[in-house]
Amino acid sequence: QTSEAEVVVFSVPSYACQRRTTLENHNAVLTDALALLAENAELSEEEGRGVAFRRAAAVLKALPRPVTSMTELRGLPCLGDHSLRVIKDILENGASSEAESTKQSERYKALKVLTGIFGVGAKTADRWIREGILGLQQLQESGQTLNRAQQAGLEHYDDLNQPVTKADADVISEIVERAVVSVLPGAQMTLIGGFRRGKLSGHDVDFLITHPEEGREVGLMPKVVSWLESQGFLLYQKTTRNSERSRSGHKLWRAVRVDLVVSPISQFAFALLGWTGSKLFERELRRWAGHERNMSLSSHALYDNKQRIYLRATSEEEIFAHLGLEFIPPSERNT
Ligand code: 8DG
Ligand code: MN
Ligand code: MN
Repeated sequence: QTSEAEVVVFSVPSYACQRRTTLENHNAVLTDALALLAENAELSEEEGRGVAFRRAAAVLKALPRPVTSMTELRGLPCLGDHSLRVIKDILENGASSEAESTKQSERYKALKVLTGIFGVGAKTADRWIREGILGLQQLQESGQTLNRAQQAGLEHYDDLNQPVTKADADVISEIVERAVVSVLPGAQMTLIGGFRRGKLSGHDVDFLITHPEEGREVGLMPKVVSWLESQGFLLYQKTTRNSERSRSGHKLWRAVRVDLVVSPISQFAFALLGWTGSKLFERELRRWAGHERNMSLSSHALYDNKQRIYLRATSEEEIFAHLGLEFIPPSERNT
């Protein structure tokens, strides 16, 4: 008697930078739970655990269809015991009890609210929670000294926690572009971060600025910032400034976080690759470079530790080639 079985297994390379991950996620229920546990670990300053959950979620995001049974996960990389338990719970019971109880916990809720204030990180939030501060009102009543970033963050809490849409990003792009060309004609601006990866919303808007002539970009950042300030666009940079409100009480402007990066043209490709994200994709690129190629990658350069030379590149494609990786376009770096 013969027996036959056809087994379909997923095959996924182990580094996220070897995979194409679009915004289409067939396993959102699983990855949402893992992302929540990752976030909770990060907010509790357990970075290692956070990365483990993020890597597990990234593997599931790369699968071409929904996972329906644990056997389909056999042989997949980056799925540790803890992540597998979470996945099993969801497949069997429809939800992860650990993710659900974390989401409901007073500590997680307080960490979320407090770190939602621009300028407040996990350490500060943890200290406040230990002092019994669990929310914004308690914070305001506590008389805690806030630095200027945190004051601005608290004042514009709702605005800054409202997702930035692509439409918002387009408006901001025009303003920043005007600033850049006004202070340095010929300068070039590129949208980076999540919007370059094709995301439709984000927590901020990221721009990379350069000039085709090496050195012309020197001193550009303070000039751009001053221009934005003089035009009344700047709410906060390291010092708080005026906000603009319309007379009717409706807000004319909403506060939006903007990250500006200036790079000399010789480093442009590295800055572009390093600031396009996702954060996990960047981390995996650097891990690949170090562990698999004995190279050091940053958003400034790529160094070959064996040959002891810097490897030049004028495009992202060249950097992937130096690293021995297939080129992954921005829209497929949504890991
Ligand atoms: P989102 O804003 O849409 O929510 O997501 P995102 O655009 O992907 O994330 P981000 O927090 O705005 O970060 C964009 C990229 O910038 C991300 O890949 C990581 C990178 N990045 C920082 N901070 C720093 C830094 O200090 N140095 C370098 N080299 N890169 C950084 O976020
Ligand atoms: Mn961003
Ligand atoms: Mn950013």
